[in-house]
Amino acid sequence: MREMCSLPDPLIAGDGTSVESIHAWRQARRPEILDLFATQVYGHTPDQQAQLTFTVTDEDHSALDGNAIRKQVTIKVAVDQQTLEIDLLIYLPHAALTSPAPIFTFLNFGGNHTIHADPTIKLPKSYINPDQLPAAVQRGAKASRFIVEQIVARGYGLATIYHADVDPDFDDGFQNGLHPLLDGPLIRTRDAWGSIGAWAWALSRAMDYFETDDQIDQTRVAVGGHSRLGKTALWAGAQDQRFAVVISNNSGCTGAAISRGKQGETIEAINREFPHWFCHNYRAYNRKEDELPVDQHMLLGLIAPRPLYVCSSTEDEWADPVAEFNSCVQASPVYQLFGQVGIPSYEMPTPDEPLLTGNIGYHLRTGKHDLTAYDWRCFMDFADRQFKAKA
Ligand code: GTR
Repeated sequence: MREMCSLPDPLIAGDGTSVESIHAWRQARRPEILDLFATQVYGHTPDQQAQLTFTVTDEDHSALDGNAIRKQVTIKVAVDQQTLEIDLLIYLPHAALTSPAPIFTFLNFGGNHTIHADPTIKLPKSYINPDQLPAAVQRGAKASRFIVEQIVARGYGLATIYHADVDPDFDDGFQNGLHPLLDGPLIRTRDAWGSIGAWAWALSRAMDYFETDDQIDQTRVAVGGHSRLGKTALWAGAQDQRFAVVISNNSGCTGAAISRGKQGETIEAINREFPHWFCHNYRAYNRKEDELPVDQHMLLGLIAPRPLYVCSSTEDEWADPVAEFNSCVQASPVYQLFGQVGIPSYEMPTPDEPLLTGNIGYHLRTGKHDLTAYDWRCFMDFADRQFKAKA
């Protein structure tokens, strides 16, 4: 049993008052916590408005051997004279033609063409990491992470964006991707957003598109992601309450896992390795986790009362499954304020026995840091319950 550290309480406001109503949570404490995460961890999403245009460049109703609808949408982002194009790939079940489909929205690591061997998927025009082996960016190279046929067969859509279309994942002083368009003044402040903030922004732009597409049910949009993109999905879901379900897969440090007492990756390690993911202020907490005014269970709390699903895997010690599960436990009081269950058991479950009955779902999968067909089946089982409860 790991000794629990003392944690900031999501339901005690900065001025020491206790949060006892949904009203007080919504009006005061939730905005306060959101602002702390923006100022100290992920950076503030700029107010700068961009002009968005959505162009459907491809729509095929007999994709995947006749089993799905495929759409490719170019999201053009324009600010003054600068523009950026982001490719959104969507698969939908045919049922969407008569009744709008619920959809999972995930960023991907290698390019949209890596999620399925479908030869029609556009190749990325944006940056490809030269460290990637050519095989890792071939068509369908990451198909095991997206089981598109099974998702569509269960009545869900899948939407994905290559994260480097939004911001290439390396430390270049924010010269490329979305940052030059939205960052404004040349001198970056210590609370300016990093790559995770920019990726999360793009998930919300996908949501903006869904609102224009009557084959997609905008009230049943799940946002999720694996690893650094799981951290991103949590931050997107915390900020944008249009996402009805939020999924974190193996998101670990500065994702689902509580930082105080964390094993494996620490704040210091992540800031050293990935200085471009967070805001500059976050570095002040290297080896000083106790001084953070928040911890990651409060990020999970920001998703309440919307359903949240967290997944860990047994061999992913770097992410720290115990710290990820404890975070679900510690976020539960926020769900309880809404009269909900939160996580249904405070005992870490046996591997491969998902907790699906609460408003926070969780499983510990046997195996490595990865996103697998098993994980997807659990996400869909959880979403089935949540969306049915809402219907
Ligand atoms: C690791 C990083 C983790 C996790 C992972 C990933 O190197 O330390 O925080 O995000 O990358 O995104 O695959």
